[in-house]
Amino acid sequence: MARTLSTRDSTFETEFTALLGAKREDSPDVAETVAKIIADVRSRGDAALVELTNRFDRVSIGAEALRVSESEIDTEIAKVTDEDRAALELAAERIRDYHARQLPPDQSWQDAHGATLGWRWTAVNAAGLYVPGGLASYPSSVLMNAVPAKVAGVRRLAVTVPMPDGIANPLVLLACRLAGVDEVYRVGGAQAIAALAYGTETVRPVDKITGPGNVFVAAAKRAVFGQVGIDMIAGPSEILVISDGTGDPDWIALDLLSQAEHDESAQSLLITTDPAQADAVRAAVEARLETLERREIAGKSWEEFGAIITVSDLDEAAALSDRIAPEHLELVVDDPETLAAKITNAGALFLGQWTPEAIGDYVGGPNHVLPTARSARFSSGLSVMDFVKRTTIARMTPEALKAVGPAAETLAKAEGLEAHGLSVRARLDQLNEGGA
Ligand code: HSO
Ligand code: ZN
Repeated sequence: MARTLSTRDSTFETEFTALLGAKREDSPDVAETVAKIIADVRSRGDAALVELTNRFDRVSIGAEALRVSESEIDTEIAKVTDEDRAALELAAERIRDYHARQLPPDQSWQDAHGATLGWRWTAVNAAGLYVPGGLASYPSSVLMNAVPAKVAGVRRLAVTVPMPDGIANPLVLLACRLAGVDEVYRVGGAQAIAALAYGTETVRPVDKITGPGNVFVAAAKRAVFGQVGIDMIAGPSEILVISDGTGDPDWIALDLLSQAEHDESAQSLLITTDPAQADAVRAAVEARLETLERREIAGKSWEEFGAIITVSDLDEAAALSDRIAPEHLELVVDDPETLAAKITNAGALFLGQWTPEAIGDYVGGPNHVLPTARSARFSSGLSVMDFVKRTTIARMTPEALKAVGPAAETLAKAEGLEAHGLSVRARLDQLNEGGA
């Protein structure tokens, strides 16, 4: 049974701190294994990729089959039902519309001395997206990573996805197609990350790698960081629901379970001002757990990491929520806007009873790749901004250089950097000679 906490109890602070600090992830040290795989792919290229892929995915392919051909993608996509295709298309369109608004504008202006200053944004040239194989191979996550990359203007987007026993996931391939992915490789694990980062004969290297993966993939991403950019390393998923007692207990229970069913280490929390609702939600969770397909996983998550916290008012709820900094935050209250204004640390907000988190997972529009493990205190979900970089621009005029150059010269002297100072002085001297 999930824990129960109440801010009225004298033990609350201790229990709440324990809840915040609960270690939900075992991270076995795989750094050494991963380093070996990366070194192998770097030195032997395709040969290593083929060998590792055949071993881990129980296939026997040659280098020519590392890349999934367009005709193979066509064949797989043809297996998708019309209903699934229409749903995925709707999702892709809504995610694209949402992310198109994130494109940041370039800026340029003239300062008081006539210098032109500003910056401009350009897309990362090539990006790699890791897609897990097996159970957590989510087409929705392909869209959430690939669409922002393409909206940003990434020219070359390569996907790596393991196909254990040679079996492809048609919906994942359809998601690649809908998002405009340019290349797909049937490679997984640390070897896929190594190939994307360093390149092989078949896989050209990329500049940035995003996407979720197991501990090996996460360790490999950490290891290649610097050679390429990476997105965040995501931990197990979380949801916090805040309610003022108005929400339907069964709906709230299902929202909590929708996160719990992801992972035994997922965390689902409810903060409510109404003790009777706390009991009703608890009962509803237990009832739903009897029949839920993924009751094993969801049940473990709920039992070990779930909690229901009763508070005296919504201000108290907002303060606790900001300490939790949840990945997903549902405000199932009468006036969600007023409460939302008090929240500063949350990856994604879901306002009102008609907005289950699952909408955000699939078709809302916002990204579902979000900061976990309290990192919403300082970071944000995946966006177009992850696939662009900013180049600053400055253009001095003679007048502007005369106005600000002497200060640069002074600072250069203070730092003992003679050439710096002289590079400014040489120009100022010429301007003074010319009587300009
Ligand atoms: N809730 C997950 C994303 C997901 N849900 C994918 C369903 N498919 C983490 O935000
Ligand atoms: Zn989900």
